[in-house]
Amino acid sequence: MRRILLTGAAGKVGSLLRVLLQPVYDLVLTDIEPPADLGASETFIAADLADAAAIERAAGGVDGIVHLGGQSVEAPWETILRSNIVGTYNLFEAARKQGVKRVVYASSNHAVGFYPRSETIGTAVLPLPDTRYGVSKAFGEALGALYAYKYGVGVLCIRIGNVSEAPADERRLAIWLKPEDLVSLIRIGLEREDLLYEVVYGMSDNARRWWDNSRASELGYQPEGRSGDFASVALAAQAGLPADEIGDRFQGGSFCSEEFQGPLSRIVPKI
Ligand code: 15L
Repeated sequence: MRRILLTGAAGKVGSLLRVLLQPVYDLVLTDIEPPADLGASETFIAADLADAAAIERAAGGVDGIVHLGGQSVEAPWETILRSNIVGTYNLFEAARKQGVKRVVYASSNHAVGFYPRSETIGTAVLPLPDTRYGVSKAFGEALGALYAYKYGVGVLCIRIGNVSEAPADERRLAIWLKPEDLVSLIRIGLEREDLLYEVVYGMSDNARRWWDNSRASELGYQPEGRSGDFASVALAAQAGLPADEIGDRFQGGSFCSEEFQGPLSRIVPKI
């Protein structure tokens, strides 16, 4: 694994990752606009995920793909459809046609956001998306399984919690993912032998948690970040936030309360 295509390279997580991945891989970057700080050793190819031919050209000659690109929060259906449904399909098709060995797919906790915080879930649970965005991430995971089992592309789906330098609030204490830990997971996805199709949670070694990430441990993941080191600051920030009757009960937080209609009693008996 030498030459890696990173989609969504100009985004927040893409920018954090470029710095950490550069010493390890030759990076081909795609996005709609180039990152402002493009380095001399980085190759940038402007490519819209909805443009199948452009994505296939970008995938030519790479050993692996880290697919971060697309819409990263809730949006109107037309946006999700173009970026995350059509775009992810184009990406996996490009990988298949170009003989790319591995795809690391940036899924999201919002594929399972309607699980209550009172429950600890593993990666084998049914999807319970909290948004159209979450539905698109469940779709991407399913597409990854198809391309792994049918076409032999090795796929790791990482249900990412929240990637940042420090957890911002109480919810993020459970789902925080230190950027260096995301790199460890990506390297497992790109390099671990005999990997066909796996789903793991993108979380650090957080004491507060609602995900069973034992599959990641079995694959060799040893996170270094501990959200508890930031607990007092995150809880102080939480104290300044308004209560969210719906979001505070569910793992997806405000993604669950956004556009929520009808009585909460519809779901409350389940939690
Ligand atoms: C995500 O999937 C988003 O991409 C990110 O912006 C955060 O909102 C994160 O989830 C989260 O749940 O905090």
